[in-house]
Amino acid sequence: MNQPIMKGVAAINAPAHVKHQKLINWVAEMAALTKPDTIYWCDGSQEEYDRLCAQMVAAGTMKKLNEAKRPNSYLACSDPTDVARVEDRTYICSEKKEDAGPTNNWMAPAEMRATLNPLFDGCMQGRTMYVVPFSMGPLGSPIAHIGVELSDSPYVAVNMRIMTRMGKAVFDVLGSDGDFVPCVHTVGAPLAAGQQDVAWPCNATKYIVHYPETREIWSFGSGYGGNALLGKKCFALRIASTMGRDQGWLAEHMLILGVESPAVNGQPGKKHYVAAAFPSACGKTNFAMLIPAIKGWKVTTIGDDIAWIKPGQDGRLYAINPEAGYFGVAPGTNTATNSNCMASLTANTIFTNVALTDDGDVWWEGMTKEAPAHLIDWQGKDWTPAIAKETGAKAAHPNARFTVAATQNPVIDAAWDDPAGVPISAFIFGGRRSTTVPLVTEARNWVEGVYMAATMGSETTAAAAGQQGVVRRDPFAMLPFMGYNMSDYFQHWLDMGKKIAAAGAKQPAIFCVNWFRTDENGKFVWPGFGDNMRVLKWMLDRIEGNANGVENVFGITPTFGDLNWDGLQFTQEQFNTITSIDKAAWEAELKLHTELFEKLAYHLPAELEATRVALEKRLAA
Ligand code: O2Y
Ligand code: MN
Repeated sequence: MNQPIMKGVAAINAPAHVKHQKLINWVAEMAALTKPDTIYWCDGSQEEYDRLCAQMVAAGTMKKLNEAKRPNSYLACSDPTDVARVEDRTYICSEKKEDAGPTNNWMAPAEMRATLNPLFDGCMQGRTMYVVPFSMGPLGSPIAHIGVELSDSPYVAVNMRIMTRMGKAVFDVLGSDGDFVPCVHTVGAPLAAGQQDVAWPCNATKYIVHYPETREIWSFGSGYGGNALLGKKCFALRIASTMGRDQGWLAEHMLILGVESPAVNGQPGKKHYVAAAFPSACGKTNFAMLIPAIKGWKVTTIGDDIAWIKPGQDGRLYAINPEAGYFGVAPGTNTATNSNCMASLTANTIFTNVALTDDGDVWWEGMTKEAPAHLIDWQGKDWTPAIAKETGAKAAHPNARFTVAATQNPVIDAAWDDPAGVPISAFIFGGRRSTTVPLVTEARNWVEGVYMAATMGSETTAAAAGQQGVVRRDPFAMLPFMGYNMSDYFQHWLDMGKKIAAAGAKQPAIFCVNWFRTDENGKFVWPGFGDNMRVLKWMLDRIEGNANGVENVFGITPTFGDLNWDGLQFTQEQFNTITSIDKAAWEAELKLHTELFEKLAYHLPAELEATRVALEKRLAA
């Protein structure tokens, strides 16, 4: 049902089920500042979702796709200047600069508030302010936390319904005095009376701002992904990482998998959960939904991007996926690379910045071997393979996305919504490295594992605006998402390891992987995708004490004979190409670790520098 809408100074119109006076007061305060025409409290219903989508179709923001081909699905195309996260416009505004650390943009909170206040003053004029209540994690879970996003974008409201547990039930959990993270978002494009709106309003000026001490998020000028869906990177990583530091838990840029071995002699297989961190658009969603290449093994998904991990009563770490959907990269996704993902996208999906086919469906580079003869590209222009050949024009933007509910994943784990979370047996850290880093290495102890994660590097991709294809250090795959000083975060990880041990629990094993080593022709050697199961199997066998490995300077690696090769022709020579340790390359790599540690010298844990020195000595020996 539509709520009554009052014109003029927007009526707050809080529904009777909202009992939280502090929340109502905050909405009133933000409305007084941003001056929307109307305020709309989202209830999270299907009827509301359908209505907002229909409204956006009428406004030209979205196109409804062919109902027979892609039921209940939409295509939104953004302004060409608003296509990805904007790291150079993302700020951590802690009172002290050193608490944001050298890896974050920083401004003093008072200065930032003075900058933002005039920008937010009247920024929602002519628009509706949507009040979007959401839970990150299963409603009422002790690992979950609540946020409320105020946004003048209906695109944000419908995407948040897919990406989070959004709607009325959140107010019940919040009660009259529950904690919530206030998130304010505007596209920064007020409308004068009678002014015609554009399909994708946004502003050339952008600010993605976090106040870690007061746990607030303010976002101005972008309607896209991580800049606008504030539950995701802003709350679930940047603000949550500071909550985790203060409260003794972890907010990580990690997927979570269930991995189950085959049943033997009527005995069920053994199931483990692992969490894995990879930098943006590094094949994380593919890994999260992988179809094992080894017979009998099962892989199921808890989450594809973010993990919240808290110690349980038994001292072990328990993880939830704080999200309820996937905001994945479309280009490159196909039935061979990720058939579970393609199956998830057959209906009820919002696509952003992919191409439109002549029969009202979607297409992106890599979806099929052959491109359709004609498309409308993500910028609304005619596109043909001939035009692409001549101009290099992409039909879909390289950072084009799909938004889809996790429940549409055919391999969703039975415990994905369990408020208690799942126990984590191992952490995996990986980057995209064409040289140097071997296929898989197990850390000999927690500190060595934290060192591996802290010194991770990756060749950059399209998920963030900026240069592509250069190696950047990306500790824990958290570089763009850390809410506080990176070295303090390393210390927090070391402390968490000590706490697990002190509680008498077994620390999760830590592994470092690299699927992306290339040969002399620049071709990937490792087949990846479902064959990554071979590496996962070795890890789980190691955890169970059932697999061998050999020690080298960096940790423990499998020999060729330690991996299962059933159904794959892979030679010892190929294996050597992706596991060899080149002394000169590692000497150069360690110099880069030194450079990183120099940059992070303030509060850098002594144990990490000692690990680096020990590595250097072992390499020289
Ligand atoms: O480009 C954006 O706004 C989204 S970035 C993103 C989305 C989903 C999952 N991960 C990422 C990322 O950059 O890590
Ligand atoms: Mn991500």
